[in-house]
Amino acid sequence: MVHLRDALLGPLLLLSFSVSSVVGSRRVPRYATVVQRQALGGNYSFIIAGGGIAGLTLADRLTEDPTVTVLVIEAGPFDQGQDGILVPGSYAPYLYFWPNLVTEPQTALNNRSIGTVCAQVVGGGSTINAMVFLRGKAEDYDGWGALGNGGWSWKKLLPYFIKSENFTRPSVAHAQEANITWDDSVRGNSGPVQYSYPNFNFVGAGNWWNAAKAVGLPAIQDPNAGTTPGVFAIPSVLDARTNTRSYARRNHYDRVSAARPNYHILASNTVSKVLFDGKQAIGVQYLPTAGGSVSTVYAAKEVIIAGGALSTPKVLQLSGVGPKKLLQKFNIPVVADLPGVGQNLQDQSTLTVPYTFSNNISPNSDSMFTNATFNAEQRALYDAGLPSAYTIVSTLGTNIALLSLKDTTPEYKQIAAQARARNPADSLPADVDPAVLAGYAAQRALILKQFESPNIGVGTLHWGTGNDALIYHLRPLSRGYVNIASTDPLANPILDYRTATDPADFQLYAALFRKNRALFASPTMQALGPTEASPFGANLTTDEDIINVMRGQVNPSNAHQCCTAAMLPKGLGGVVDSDHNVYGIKGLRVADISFWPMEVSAAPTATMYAAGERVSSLHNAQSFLGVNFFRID
Ligand SMILES: Cc1cc2nc3c(=O)[nH]c(=O)nc-3n(C[C@H](O)[C@H](O)[C@H](O)COP(=O)(O)OP(=O)(O)OC[C@H]3O[C@@H](n4cnc5c(N)ncnc54)[C@H](O)[C@@H]3O)c2cc1C
Ligand SMILES: *[C@@H]1O[C@H](CO)[C@@H](O)[C@H](O)[C@H]1NC(C)=O
Ligand SMILES: *[C@@H]1O[C@H](CO)[C@@H](O)[C@H](O)[C@H]1NC(C)=O
Ligand SMILES: *[C@@H]1O[C@H](CO)[C@@H](O)[C@H](O)[C@H]1NC(C)=O
Ligand SMILES: *[C@@H]1O[C@H](CO)[C@@H](O)[C@H](O)[C@H]1NC(C)=O
Ligand SMILES: *[C@@H]1O[C@H](CO)[C@@H](O)[C@H](O)[C@H]1NC(C)=O
Ligand SMILES: CC(=O)N[C@H]1CO[C@H](CO)[C@@H](O)[C@@H]1O
Repeated sequence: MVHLRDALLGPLLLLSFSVSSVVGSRRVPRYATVVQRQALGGNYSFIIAGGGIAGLTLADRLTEDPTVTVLVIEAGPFDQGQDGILVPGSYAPYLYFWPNLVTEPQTALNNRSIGTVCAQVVGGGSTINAMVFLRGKAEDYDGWGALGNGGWSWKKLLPYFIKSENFTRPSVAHAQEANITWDDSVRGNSGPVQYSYPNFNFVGAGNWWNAAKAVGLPAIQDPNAGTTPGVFAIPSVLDARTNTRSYARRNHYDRVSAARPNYHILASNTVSKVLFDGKQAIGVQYLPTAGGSVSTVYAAKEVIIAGGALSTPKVLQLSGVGPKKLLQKFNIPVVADLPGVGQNLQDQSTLTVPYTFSNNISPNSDSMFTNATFNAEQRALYDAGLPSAYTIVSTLGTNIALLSLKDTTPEYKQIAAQARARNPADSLPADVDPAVLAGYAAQRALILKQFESPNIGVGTLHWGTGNDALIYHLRPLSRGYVNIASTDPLANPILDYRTATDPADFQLYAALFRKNRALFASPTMQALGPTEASPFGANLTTDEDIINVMRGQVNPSNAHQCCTAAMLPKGLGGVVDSDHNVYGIKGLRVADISFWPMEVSAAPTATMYAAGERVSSLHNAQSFLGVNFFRID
């Protein structure tokens, strides 16, 4: 089969795959693009550890200045344009996952040790994620500001959201049919990240939509306007010109690389540590991700860590930036004692609620798996550029509901009050550092205030039109950690989400579960004859029964790991200041999702692109003003 996109991809692949060169005496792996490496004399202006969303956004923007040189070192390879990456309907790539990530036994989840994922590929999560493209609410970013981060608010981040993206409108007819609405004033039209909507929807999506409205969830005009939660069509990081994924490799590297001899990516290599001269970061050591000898490269201006929330703390800890006790245990010389590094781990856990239907509408999202004729028909339509179910990320639907706690349950005030009565220390490991505890207490107070706000989301309900309903828990009170287990830079750290160890997290889950039940009990869903299936079922009536089943079912991660090098005041366990500078060190920033203090009312991608734009604007403004902020003295 010849696909539209193969023709488009050809030249791009050529660019990345054909270039091979030599760094020092070492051969560069096959997929590395290292141009004129020798000419740079072994030094770059900036070295970025991790070529994901933040890393590539920064590298693109920094190299707009031709006098600046950037080396991105990325642990994973370049993708090869597989259908599982490019074609939404072929999603669930199971490609490029970070290998062998398994949690510690989750004590609130029947002690299950659970396999978990994050990306290891150029483009990071954007290359393999489910393409959901949502911003948080105004109160999310205002909340980050309120935790002591001057310069952070919805208002101040909005220009970067807009700068980052290029929204393509759906056709008028499809927008009407699928209830796609938006507010042009908050959507960008000139940025590199392409986004739009699938051009197809399953009929059952309308039944679900009406059921959501019947249980009091309002249809909102634009989920990316920062305003109230509600029901809406899901924006997707879909390039409407080709109906393929728009991801950081494409939109922040392939788009510019031919014209940027100053922008280099070294793929399939892992940064093992940051090198310091006193308290100044001067470069990094790295080695092939497959194993091999260690090399060194220097940064004249700055080292930027952008490895994602499970890797960034590992790199910092291995470099001597982290909790002193932990570093001493491994005989790592302490460069900066920052107890927050690796703590404050959060994710947005998920729960699948299975149903059987006596009267579901066909075709639905499951038909892509159960009906080969339908699947082939849709693929042919997709390849011809016509409306097709292949523009929908496989197994997902086209609409979703974001709920405030107030939308979820009339008991919202009691849930907040009960959680307020709990000692924050009881929700953290016994040996927690006092600054980290203080930071958690501040976050907790803010979250409990947000529980009473109608303008922030605590969870989402979703039905793809097939057999499963999905519940996402967006605003956990539980906190985990990620700590090195050895000094081997290729070994995975100890990973403990500590999911739902705070009892309020299960209360919230039970409320979301009941709301989902109510939604399925309303007339337009009842018309499809749904039965809540094992291990759930109508006989589970008390919160206790429901939560007991959940313990065996909740997945601790939606691969939205964050917050392990939090942007908070140092006295609150912070690792970076509000401009991403690591406390106590010069020339070292953290740009990836590790910097978030708390999860937001959305999936992370849109916020990470905007944050990448923001942090690069800090650098560009400084060089524009001629201020040598990155002076080595
Ligand atoms: C399967 C999956 C589905 C998801 N679905 C969605 C979704 O639908 N919508 C949404 O908004 N979000 C989704 N996410 C989450 C989102 O993609 C991530 O939150 C986002 O990519 C984080 O951006 P980042 O820049 O912080 O890090 P990442 O994009 O994760 O990039 C970090 C990069 O650093 C590299 N790295 C790590 N350590 C090192 C090292 N020591 N040396 C060199 N390189 C290193 C990694 O290999 C990785 O490529 C999903 C994620 C996954 C994995
Ligand atoms: C989980 O393990 C801990 C420690 O080993 C134990 O105390 C607890 O009873 C276990 N919980 C369950 C549900 O098995
Ligand atoms: C934005 O999208 C439109 C339509 O898909 C396209 O024509 C235009 O070139 C895009 N602009 C940028 C800056 O990518
Ligand atoms: C769109 O909204 C209308 C009116 O609220 C509803 O009847 C219809 O089912 C919805 N369709 C979808 C696909 O959401
Ligand atoms: C399978 O899909 C084809 C093509 O859309 C359709 O004609 C047929 O009725 C479907 N079969 C079933 C069992 O739904
Ligand atoms: C509910 O029903 C299932 C299956 O019939 C059974 O296994 C389970 O024990 C029941 N649970 C409760 C709490 O009654
Ligand atoms: C070749 C070159 O310029 N090397 C320099 C790179 O940066 C380090 C650290 O600043 C210097 O020591 C090298 O001389």
